[in-house]
Amino acid sequence: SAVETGKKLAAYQAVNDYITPEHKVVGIGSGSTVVYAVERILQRPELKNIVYVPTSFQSKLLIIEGGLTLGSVDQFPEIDVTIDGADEVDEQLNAIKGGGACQFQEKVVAEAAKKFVIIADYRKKSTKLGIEWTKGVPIEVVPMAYKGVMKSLETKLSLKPQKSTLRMAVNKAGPVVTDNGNFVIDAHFGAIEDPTSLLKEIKLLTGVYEVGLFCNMAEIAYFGEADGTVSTLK
Ligand code: DER
Repeated sequence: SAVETGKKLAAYQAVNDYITPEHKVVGIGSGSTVVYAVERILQRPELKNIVYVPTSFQSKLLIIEGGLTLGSVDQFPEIDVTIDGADEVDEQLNAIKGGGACQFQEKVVAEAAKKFVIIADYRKKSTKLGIEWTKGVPIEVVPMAYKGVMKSLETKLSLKPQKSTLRMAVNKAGPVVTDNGNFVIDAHFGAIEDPTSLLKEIKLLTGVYEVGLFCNMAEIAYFGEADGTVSTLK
């Protein structure tokens, strides 16, 4: 499909451009697009001596099953480059992440990197966050506090959400439980004019563990377009 081709082209281009044999530590994101990045890494034997740091159980399995060297971010706190997907990217390179409920470890590993590179298919390219991605801003919350967060989202933000929902699992009864043992609330705000301010306000609410807004973090974003080309945003 054009979407899968787009993911693959963006991932391959980003690996070719940003991972070199001189690198010591590389962060591997989570989701479906990053699978193509690992696929490309495995095609380049000269990248075998790099330590790869995961951002989820899924990402950890990708590294292990690829036979790549696994490292943890507390063991390797200085990461050369982290490559990860996103749910939506605006024109200032702000991103919504957490569609896969992995945004906490992703943000830790993205921040630990000298360069954070986003890879995505054309559906993720947007003018403002909340326009293309209509599933809300993923907010990881501590389970015992989730009702309090739901209330605070309604009463304490300058930008009120249209609705907030507890993310329910599909292949498991009950809510989605993250790799960190938490719940996810998806908060719908529509088009987000100022993601940095929204991030700060949400992060301060008691019970919030991490917010799926990555503002002023990415160095570049690669988009695999429907026509088979790759565009970049810097
Ligand atoms: O959970 C995340 O932030 C992931 O990076 C994710 O949302 C991107 O997933 P995709 O590459 O499968 O679209």
